[in-house]
Amino acid sequence: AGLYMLYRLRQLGMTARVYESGDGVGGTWYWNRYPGARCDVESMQYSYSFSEELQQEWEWTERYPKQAEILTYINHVADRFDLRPDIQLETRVVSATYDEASQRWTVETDHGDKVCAQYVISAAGCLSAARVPEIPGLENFTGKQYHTGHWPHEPVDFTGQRVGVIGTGSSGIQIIPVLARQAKAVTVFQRTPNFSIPAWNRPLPREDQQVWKAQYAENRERARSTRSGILYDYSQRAAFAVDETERQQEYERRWARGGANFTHSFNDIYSDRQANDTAAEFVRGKIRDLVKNPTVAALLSPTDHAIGTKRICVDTDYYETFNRDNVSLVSIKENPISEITTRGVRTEDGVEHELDLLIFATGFDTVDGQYTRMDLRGRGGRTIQEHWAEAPTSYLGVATTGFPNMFMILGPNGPFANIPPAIEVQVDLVFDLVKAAEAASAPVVEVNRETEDGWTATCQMIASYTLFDRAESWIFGANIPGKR
Ligand code: NA7
Repeated sequence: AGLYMLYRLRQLGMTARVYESGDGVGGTWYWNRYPGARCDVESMQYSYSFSEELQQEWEWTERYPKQAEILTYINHVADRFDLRPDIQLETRVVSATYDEASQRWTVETDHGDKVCAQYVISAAGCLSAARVPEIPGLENFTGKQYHTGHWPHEPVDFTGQRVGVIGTGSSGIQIIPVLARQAKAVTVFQRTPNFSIPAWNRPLPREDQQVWKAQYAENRERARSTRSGILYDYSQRAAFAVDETERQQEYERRWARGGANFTHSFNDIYSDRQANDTAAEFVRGKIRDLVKNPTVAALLSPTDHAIGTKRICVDTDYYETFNRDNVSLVSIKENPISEITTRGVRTEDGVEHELDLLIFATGFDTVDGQYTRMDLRGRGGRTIQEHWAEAPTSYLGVATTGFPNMFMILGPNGPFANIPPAIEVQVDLVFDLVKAAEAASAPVVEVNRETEDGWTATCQMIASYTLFDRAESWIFGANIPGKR
């Protein structure tokens, strides 16, 4: 988001400075470098579309891109468009304060720099404030601890190690099979099981890429008009418009193709619980087929939420991994973690699970966490925490009242969709706003309260047509106690 925003601001002839806390560009794909990290959107669709030359020339190697490949791609973009001179690495923004008299922002960094800016744009992501839950005794553990979202740059050797993983979202589901192949023992601490669809990842032949590239611009345009920003095979049929046999055949066909396309098997999976149950039960049946131990299969089978309403996972060998002798599953829903000890994790049944290494795949303080950890102050010195005390809101995900000339890329109530096109849409909107303001010599761009409230109501209305708001999901901040 930061790279493309910079690219666009230069087109306006503006000077811009990008601050980045990491020592390299890439954001999500810089930080989330845990073994097995991979995008669950296909390579050909998970990329920038703003440059025809870029999208024609770049070659992807696999159906789903690895973290390292995406990071290489992002670095290529930074070089190709000569973006680096305006990016200051290893610099975290600690505060941004709006001064009403001068109509300027003062941005302060952790190096003590203070800069004055007319516009402040946050491209700090929506899943960037990695979160380790508060578990008693965390500091006592004498083994190594890692969070998937803050993975070290040096390789971590799991050989001969007893590894514990807390969390079974997308990150947990990706790392667990890789660990299981290397470690002596893997203990998975699962609070809520998730639905996962096989990726069936494979090399992406050049010829297949050529087919896509022959009509790249047109495909991108079509993708942009879909609900997820991805060209899936969106069914136009309702689940009960076909009989049981045909429904099962459709699920089988989609399962065999792999990926999140599965939840578009019928057009009411996201809106009708009974329709959704047919898809969910199909996946639970697959889990029962794949996992030999019926008790483990039952624990891995989600029943608390409708399929797709917590971010669906896409995996390689996830369920099969639980057939291995060196992998065990501890359901911490029934048997919660009571404390972390010096030697491992103790659960309420009194068992101490001894570990050499503990991995937190526990996700992020989403939606507003990346804003609230900065000291952002708008009109009248009001902090973003005060402003969002009831709930984080925005207009279209880019602006919030009382914070003039501050824009967010993928802010609260912004697009929940394929991230690269979502970023491009949001950056283009900010570009248009800034351009219009400059053309009109308007000192300030600010959304008014009524407009923002209207957008909030629209989002709530749309959500109420779906099953999404009934799930305890990070999408609504439900992964953090007391946040939802
Ligand atoms: P997620 O999807 O937020 O998953 C976090 C996992 O960690 C999830 O299984 C949580 O269980 C679990 N968790 C969180 N806090 C705790 C505590 N306190 N105790 C036990 N377990 C806990 O994060 P990911 O990094 O996997 O993926 C984020 C997104 O990145 C993903 O959706 C894709 O869009 C890409 P819970 O379900 O809350 O019970």
